[in-house]
Amino acid sequence: MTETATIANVLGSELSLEELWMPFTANRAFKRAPRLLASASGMYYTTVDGRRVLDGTAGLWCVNAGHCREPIVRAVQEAAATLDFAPGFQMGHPYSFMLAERVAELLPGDLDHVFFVNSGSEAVDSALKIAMAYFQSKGETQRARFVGRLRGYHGVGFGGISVGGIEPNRRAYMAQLLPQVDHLPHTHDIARNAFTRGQPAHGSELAEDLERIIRERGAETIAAVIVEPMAGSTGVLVPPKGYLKRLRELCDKHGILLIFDEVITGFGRLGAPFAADYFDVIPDLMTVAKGLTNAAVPMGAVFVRHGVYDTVVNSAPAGIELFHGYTYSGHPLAAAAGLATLDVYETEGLFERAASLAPYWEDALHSLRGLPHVVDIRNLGLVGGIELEPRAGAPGARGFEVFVDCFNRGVLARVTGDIIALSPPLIIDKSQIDELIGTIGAAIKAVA
Ligand code: PXG
Repeated sequence: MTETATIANVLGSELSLEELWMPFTANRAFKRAPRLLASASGMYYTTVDGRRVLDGTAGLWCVNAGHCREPIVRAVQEAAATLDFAPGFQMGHPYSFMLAERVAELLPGDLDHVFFVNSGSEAVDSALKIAMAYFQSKGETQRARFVGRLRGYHGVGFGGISVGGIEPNRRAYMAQLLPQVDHLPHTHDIARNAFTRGQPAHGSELAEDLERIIRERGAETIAAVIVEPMAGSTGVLVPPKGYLKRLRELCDKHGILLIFDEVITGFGRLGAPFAADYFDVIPDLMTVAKGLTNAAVPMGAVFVRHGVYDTVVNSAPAGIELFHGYTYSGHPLAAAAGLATLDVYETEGLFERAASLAPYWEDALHSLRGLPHVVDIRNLGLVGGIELEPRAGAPGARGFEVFVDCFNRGVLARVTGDIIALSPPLIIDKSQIDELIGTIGAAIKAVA
């Protein structure tokens, strides 16, 4: 309360918004009409002017256990007072080893090794490097190409935007992207799949495009295929039935590694620990971030199958096996947050909770069908996508207006173009689902 008041006071008097260059933000427009959050608890944010805002997006798909959870706060405070930092190169500390052991127990199949980083972008670039290092170790030095997918988001590193498929994120940097990358088609198909509940029926054949790329390039040149099992940022694109299994088969057939980018889907979002569990398809490498620490301290990771670690590390000559890592890899505060977060997920059964709420969530979302300009509604686990018809000549305008109107009505949604994406903390209850969906419906009507 006092903190909120302090921030509110400086906002009125001396807080300058000028110096901060905000990420992925229309800086000039924002600074004319700022939206500032001062504190958070459970399912709600409080704005600097004291308004309560229901969090429909778990921050940015990351606060899966809800905000400022006491066990996580305490763990971070204790770690900060015990071991603020320890070097991670040729040195170690218990927190990161404990978290790696703990998280490995959660992983499906023989994914059992963990490389820590500080964000999803770093996880992706690290996974691409691990894939290359793996084939170097095996003597298949020509296997260096990557295959991504259109409308894929893999963060903002040069590796991530090279395999990613979001045009605006690549345009200015096109001249220096990774040179050996091909893209699969995306799977979004409103004409055939609009208003599907859960996984769409049509589109598994799009996985066959990998065979085309393999014919063109030669399987022996391709190191890895990277996809989001469910694409989040580009508007909640749910994989067609059978699609991911087919990708797995084709990668197996041709000796190509499959990377799942689970930065959004990891840690319960779909009502299972990982999308790999949900879809019963095990990748060779998995990238995560966000829900790993409930976003309380930045952290990401690459999860690696036993054989990949074994090939790179155990078959190498003495010395450093992988020339890669970050100052803050496995940072004590982040690892402590991760351990406490996994405890909360487990003791509160949050992944199971997400699974059991999913049918109610699906019904609530699809009740918006028929509202003005709603052309599709998609859902999976505790994720929802509501696609609006773009206004003629002004793509994204309608979506953004709905987002602002929701915020003014006390709900935080996320908008990408004209698609509203929802991913509430997994602690949401049914009345809060009603509040969230009711407010979004009201905003869609008001903006129409
Ligand atoms: N991979 C995936 C699948 C992601 O969703 C990243 C990598 C990059 O993570 P970092 O931690 O480097 O940002 C992401 C991030 C949105 C939104 O509104 C999504 C993300 C980030 C910010 C906004 O959909 N995802």
